[in-house]
Amino acid sequence: MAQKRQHPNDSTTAPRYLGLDFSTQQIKAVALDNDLREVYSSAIGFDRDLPEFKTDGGCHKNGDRVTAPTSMWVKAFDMLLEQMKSDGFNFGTLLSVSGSGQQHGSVYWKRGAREVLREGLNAAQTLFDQLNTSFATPNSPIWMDSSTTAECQKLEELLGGAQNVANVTGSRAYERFTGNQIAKIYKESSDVYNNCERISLVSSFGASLLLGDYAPIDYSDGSGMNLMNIRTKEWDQQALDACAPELKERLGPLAPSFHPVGSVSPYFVQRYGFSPDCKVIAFTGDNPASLAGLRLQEGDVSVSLGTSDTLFVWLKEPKPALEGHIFVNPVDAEDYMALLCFKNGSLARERVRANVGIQTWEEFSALLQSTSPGNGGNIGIYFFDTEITPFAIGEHRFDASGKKVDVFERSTEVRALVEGQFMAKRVHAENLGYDIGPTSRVLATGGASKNSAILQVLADVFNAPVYTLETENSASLGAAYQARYGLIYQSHKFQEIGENLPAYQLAAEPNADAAKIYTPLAARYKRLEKSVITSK
Ligand code: ADP
Ligand code: XUL
Repeated sequence: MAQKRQHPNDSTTAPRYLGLDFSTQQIKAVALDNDLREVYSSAIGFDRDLPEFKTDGGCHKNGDRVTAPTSMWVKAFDMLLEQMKSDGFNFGTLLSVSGSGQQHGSVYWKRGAREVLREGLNAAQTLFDQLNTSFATPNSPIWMDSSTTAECQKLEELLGGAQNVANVTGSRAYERFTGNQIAKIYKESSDVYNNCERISLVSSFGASLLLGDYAPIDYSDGSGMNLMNIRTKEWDQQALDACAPELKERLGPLAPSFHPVGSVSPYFVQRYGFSPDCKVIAFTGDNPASLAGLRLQEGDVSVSLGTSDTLFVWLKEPKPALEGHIFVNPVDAEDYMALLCFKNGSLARERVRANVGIQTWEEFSALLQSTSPGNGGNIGIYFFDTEITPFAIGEHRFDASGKKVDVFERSTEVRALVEGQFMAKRVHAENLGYDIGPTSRVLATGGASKNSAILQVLADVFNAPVYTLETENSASLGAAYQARYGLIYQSHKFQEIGENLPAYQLAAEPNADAAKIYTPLAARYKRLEKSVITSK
């Protein structure tokens, strides 16, 4: 886990913006100066710095039930602030703070907790000492939990099917989505539910700590609950009723992701020297915050080529589908974003690399470049692990006539893998309403974005230029950008937050005949992919 502590050099009184990221394995702070340059960062890792909670990867796994101790996050926040203090960080310079959190996870505040947050916090004591008894259950279910299949089925039944749930809430019912998690808690531990006065997401929980009151859930992270109508941006009563009674009052209000929700509570002013005017800007989910950190614009797609591959798509007019998620856009509440997760990313690329008998990415690139775009009509689909988008498994190879074949020649195999992975991304983005336009850009991040041969295929398949951006932590950076944007959104667009932000590097441009090759090939890919899908 990366722990990068820069020395703050912060005797300065120049304005600062703070982004916090409450992620699965750590909590991180990034401070930016007035030009939005990073001047400080620091992190607390749950497993390493808080061994008393005995987490592994920041959570406790019990079969398909996966939770994290809520008060561990509180204690980590105490430690992070203490660490910043001992680094000499000048909290008094902060104009605003925002944050991001792992999506879907939920916190159950016990009856009476609001009073403690609002009135009862003593600046001489830690938050942990004062809040660790404020939760109706000590364990927060997190996004890795997949134990709520029965609740998902019930929600889809009651709302008239999976597509209807997607049309209203942006996604079909997913096990990790918060509504289904709440339904399970209500069903299995009604005392916890009855004893709970407010349910926060991890993001709004972080904001609540700073605010000294319950912070609203923001539209973007609220879109990951199967409970919010993504068009009206209000709770959907039918979905609420399907999950648990009297849920609306437990969820509280919703707010745009970049809105100020108040000023920091006196606790932080007294204990750490925050300015009483320091604003708290709504916190959001880590994926929406990353979209802000990457400064995506209308028409853009970002592709993270990591262990698995992830796609963010900026959408004007979303078409919810049975695969992928539509969230309200975190920097423009009139627009939307899509999130698509592809489990078979770099690990599948590594596997094919080994299967064709080579060790290095240079050899892999050479094989890729020895073949022509379109691969002579050969198409491959490689779902070594059960794929999420779409729900399917297996290796499938088709020749130019559409006939299934068992093997490809080595270089054909490498190109079939890379083209297949990128055509899947294009097809599923288009399914959700994405249209490649003349100004569309593809922004590549993650381990494989270092590979220019792979990026050339990406540019060709999307028929758009591919750019890269050096970012280690787009979520906390995006949260810090949101901290700034929350102060100026009434007179500026998000894209106007700063003038000297890190530049995108052009990495690949599409070949002249890219559209001619990949538009029909992607249509063929789509049909072939349908033929290998196992129904859910
Ligand atoms: P994570 O998703 O865990 O943060 P990264 O974004 O760091 O992962 O990506 C790691 C992956 O990047 C490795 O599994 C490796 O397969 C892949 N990778 C690293 N360098 C290259 C390269 N030059 N070409 C293709 N893939 C690469
Ligand atoms: C998104 C998701 C994860 C979490 C973890 O739907 O479940 O990306 O946000 O950070």
